[in-house]
Amino acid sequence: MECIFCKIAQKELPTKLIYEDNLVVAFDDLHPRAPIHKLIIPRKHIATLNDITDIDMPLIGHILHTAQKLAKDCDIAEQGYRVVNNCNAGAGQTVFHLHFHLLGGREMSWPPG
Ligand code: DGP
Repeated sequence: MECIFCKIAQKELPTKLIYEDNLVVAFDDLHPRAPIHKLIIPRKHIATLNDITDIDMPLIGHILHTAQKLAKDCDIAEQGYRVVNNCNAGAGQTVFHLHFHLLGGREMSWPPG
């Protein structure tokens, strides 16, 4: 399957992983929108948030727990950070392998555009 994020997770591309375990990997976004902009993805190929099922519930919890850990590691936990999933093209999803953006290091406005 031609999925860029599967290739990153399988280390078929030279993207530096900032975190990895048996379920997820994390790396810096190619086009950062904030001083801290990480992507957290499951190793399992899931196209969008619409495609998760009951068996993926522990995985989703693990992704959010990883976001919390990375926020602490990046020293943005106390200041505040945002975890974002864009689901489908209308919300801005461009890579169809489930991923969560971890953004921080600057003030965030609300609502997002
Ligand atoms: P989204 O718009 O929610 O689908 O976000 C996809 C993000 O993925 C976007 O912010 C740019 C990032 N991205 C796309 N291709 C690559 C890549 O090859 N390497 C890295 N590090 N990030 C990528």
